[in-house]
Amino acid sequence: MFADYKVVPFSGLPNYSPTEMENRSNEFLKLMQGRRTIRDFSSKPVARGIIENAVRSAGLAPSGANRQPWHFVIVSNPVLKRKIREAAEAEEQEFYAGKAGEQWLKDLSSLGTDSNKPFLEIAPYLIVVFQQNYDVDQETGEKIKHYYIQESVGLASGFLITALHNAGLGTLTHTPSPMGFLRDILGRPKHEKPVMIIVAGHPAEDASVPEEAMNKKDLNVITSWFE
Ligand code: IYR
Repeated sequence: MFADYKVVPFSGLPNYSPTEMENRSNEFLKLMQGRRTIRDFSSKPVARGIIENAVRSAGLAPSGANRQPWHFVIVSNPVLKRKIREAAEAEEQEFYAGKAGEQWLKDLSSLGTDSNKPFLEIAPYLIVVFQQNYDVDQETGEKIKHYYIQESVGLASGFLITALHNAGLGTLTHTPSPMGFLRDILGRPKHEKPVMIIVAGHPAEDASVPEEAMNKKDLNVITSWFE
């Protein structure tokens, strides 16, 4: 294959034995089975380095043409957190008062969510995920095209919550709707679109989770195999 780029030898994956591979896959499954969406957070501080590493992990996600069409705004500043809470709650009040429509509200009823979002102030970190619809060359001002933007940002966000969970932190993927206010409050450029807020911190001591949300579809429901 003609390659118009420099290559380096692949240093290889660790050479696990079949048993080691199976054990590792079991351990990872167990780790992920323990992930729950947390809605009641503690204000207990979290070391910045843990957040830095989780975002570094997110930044390793594959992306269309390796354009890495994401930007993460990390907010621990209490004044900004309050601003975000106030703006999000204003949107959510309309959403829950009817804008969402009857069916959507019915579908959410088992989650017990409402327009109050105290976690936006209480949790130590809000990671606001932005997708970059394109980039701008710093020197020439020219547009740089991005590809598979939503897919890439979805992958990076998955890496992010997995890394945070692995570090022992609770997360919530929060999607105030609409969320354009985040771009204004956080001063991001117009070619960036906020996609979600990943709330990260320790769960509150009395945090609870809905039993129903444990019901994950079975392997045989989510797969089809041709063997
Ligand atoms: N944005 C709202 C509503 C909401 C929507 C979905 I879909 C959820 O899975 C959970 C909540 C809120 O954050 O409350």
